[in-house]
Amino acid sequence: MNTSVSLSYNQYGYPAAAPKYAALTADDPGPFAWTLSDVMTGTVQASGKTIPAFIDPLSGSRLHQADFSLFTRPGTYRIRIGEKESDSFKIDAKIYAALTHDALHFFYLMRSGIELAETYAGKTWTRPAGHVSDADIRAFAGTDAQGKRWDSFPFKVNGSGGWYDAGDFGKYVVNGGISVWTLQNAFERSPQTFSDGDLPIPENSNGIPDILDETRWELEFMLRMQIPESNALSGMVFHKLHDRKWSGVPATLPTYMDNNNDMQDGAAWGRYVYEPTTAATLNLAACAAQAARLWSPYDRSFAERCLTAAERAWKAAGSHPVLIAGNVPGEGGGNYDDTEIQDEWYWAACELYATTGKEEYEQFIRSSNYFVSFPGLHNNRAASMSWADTAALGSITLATINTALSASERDHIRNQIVQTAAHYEAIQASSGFGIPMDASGFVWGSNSVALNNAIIMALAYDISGDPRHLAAVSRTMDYILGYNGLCKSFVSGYGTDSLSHPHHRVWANDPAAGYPPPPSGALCGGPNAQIQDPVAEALKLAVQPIPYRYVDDIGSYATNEVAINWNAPLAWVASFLNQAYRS
Ligand code: 9MR
Ligand code: CA
Repeated sequence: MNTSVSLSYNQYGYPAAAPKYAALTADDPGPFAWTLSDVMTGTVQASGKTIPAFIDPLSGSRLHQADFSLFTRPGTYRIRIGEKESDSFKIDAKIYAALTHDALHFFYLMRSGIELAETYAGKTWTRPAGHVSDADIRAFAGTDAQGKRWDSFPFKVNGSGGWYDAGDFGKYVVNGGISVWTLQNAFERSPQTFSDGDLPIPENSNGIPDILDETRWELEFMLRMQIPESNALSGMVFHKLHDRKWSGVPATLPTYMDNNNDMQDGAAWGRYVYEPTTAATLNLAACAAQAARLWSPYDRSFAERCLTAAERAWKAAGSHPVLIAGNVPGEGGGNYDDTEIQDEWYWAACELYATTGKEEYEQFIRSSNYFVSFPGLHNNRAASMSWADTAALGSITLATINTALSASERDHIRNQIVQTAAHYEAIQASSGFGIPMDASGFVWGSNSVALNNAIIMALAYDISGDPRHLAAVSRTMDYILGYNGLCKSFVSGYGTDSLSHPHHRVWANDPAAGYPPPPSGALCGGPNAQIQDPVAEALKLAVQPIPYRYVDDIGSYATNEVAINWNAPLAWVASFLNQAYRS
């Protein structure tokens, strides 16, 4: 039980037409009087009494909530409940326009292999091109920390470009996959909301929507990771590329930001690609097939290149169906080891089918249990999707775009999406802080669990038009932006007490030493029930209730890192809310 008195609210603000809650956490039985006042004039605009106190099941905290949903006038306000007054926040129909922009711009700032120019990055985040030498590197060969022998490949790889994964400089195809898919899906869901010139990126006047330019940056990297013709394992995709040893935090030379080493065997340092896997290969198949659809009106030859690569990947995966990622090489990068890849197979088949209509893919889909059962409803997990669980991505595609599936088959998936959303919304309603996941959702990257569930609720709104789903998405964003027990906005630059010290090798927020703060619009992983880093350990976060196991500290990589697969759903949901509430 948390006995201190604190005030939780969306520190950035609320869409004018959205539900609006603030909560005082206090042991006092209440109720408390609340007032909403205009910051400019100081005058009270609305007032009332808190609704009956509610014990939040996950934290044991007693919440006294002010419901000011009916107040819709745009402006800048403060809310007071009892003796606690908030900082200022906004009410505005277009409140999520800026967040949509910043959450997408994050990806440019994570680009590898290209100079971040002042015009696009802003003075604070300019830097020279990172890891240019990735253009000519070897596959790791030698014996890893687990004693597994890794064989060499008789060629070098151009692994340049792409996005850095997170606070580290690794580039991982499996995590690039769900990130690219999520952004491409935001575009495919609503192409009219994105255009050329949206973002400060070098490609912002080429006639192509900037969100596609940005995803192409990563896709081109994923395409380069595919093993060329006339090699053993041709068509398969290297799982990842990263340093042999973790670089310093903040980054120090020589790994900041190049670390080439031509050694082939037993290397102790340098950057390498690591063995191809079936999962990485299927990630490329899925994303490149999806890209082929989206790119055909803009760049036919790129679209064709994507489709060719996707079909090659699919075939190669068929020839090598059980190349499973191991714990490799034990240091210097994450594993992204996924041993259950039936979901990747299904996802790839769905995307290839949606793009080509070919019978082979259709048969595969029809033989899969995922076609019948939408994950999230049936898999007993906290979320429908994650980097390791990708079946829902395929079903979302089948549910939302026109294919040769029958209307009843499509409706079957659509109905399950709506039911899954209702399931998350029931959990949300039982949570004092509007969190659409139960305790099992508080994993490493829990904020992405909440936001991926918000994507399901948003799709339910698209499908059914029921405003309860829209409200549920908005309340999830409130949780992310400060309506939580920690009174913390998990997005940098959004809210008075927002993410400031992410686990990131460049955004170490030490300007005197040359490390900029995080740019606005970066999302941290969030509370993690498991104690998986030394800072969380030292702070004894395990004694806290689960939703409080978080610290805004650069060393807490298991609660406070940023990552492409977490910012992608943030951008998706912000863009959805921006569109849905814009009036
Ligand atoms: O997001 C990943 C999480 O699901 C895993 O539990 C965790 C430990 O393996 O790794 C996370 O991914 C990290 C990756 O391994 C390396 N780059 C940073 C990623 C985010 O922390
Ligand atoms: Ca999987």
